[in-house]
Amino acid sequence: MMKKDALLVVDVQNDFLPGGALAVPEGDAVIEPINTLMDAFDLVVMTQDWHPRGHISFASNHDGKNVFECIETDYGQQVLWPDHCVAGTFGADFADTLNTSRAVAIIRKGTSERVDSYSGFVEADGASVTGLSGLFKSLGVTRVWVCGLATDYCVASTAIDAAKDGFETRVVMDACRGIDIDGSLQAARNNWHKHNVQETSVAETIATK
Ligand code: VGL
Ligand code: ZN
Repeated sequence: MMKKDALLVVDVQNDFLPGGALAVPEGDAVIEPINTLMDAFDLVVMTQDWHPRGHISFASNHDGKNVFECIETDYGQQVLWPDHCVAGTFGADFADTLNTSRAVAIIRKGTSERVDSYSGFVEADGASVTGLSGLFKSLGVTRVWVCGLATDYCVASTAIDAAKDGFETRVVMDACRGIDIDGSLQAARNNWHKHNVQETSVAETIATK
């Protein structure tokens, strides 16, 4: 039973913490709950936003564009972000107090210049997979708990894709923090509810697993 459950820790990286390039308000508040949560799971996987310097999502790569503006791409709308999580830099490293030793796999995403990936499963083109779904399926995972940063972007997208791939999916709300620009947090919650993603807490997860 327990071995069919996975904890998926999304993007708990320096650039998303206070002081980072794309700081999520109170982003550091997820670390302690996530470290606690890991004790309740046999299987822990982490995602890591991992972009080349020329990444399409960086406003700095688009002349005349500002951060948080949107552009049209081959795969649809793309929000432009400050340069963040550049592969191999400090900003892309996991938070130093995050207990990464429990992770059996680390899925890097957004690694190609031409396409972003909020989701840990499928890139924004809707076609390029990371292999995470195959990993979970081959391990017999049926239920996935998602936590980390940011609730309204990478957590939401990852949770929705987990549900689409047939996993029973929950977001551990108090082990997440959001960016919340222009109602993005409420929009993300409405969206994941449509895909049957449930919301839970750290305490409920520990008590019921
Ligand atoms: C994220 C924006 C850009 C996230 C990653 O981890 O939520 N957000 N890249
Ligand atoms: Zn990113």
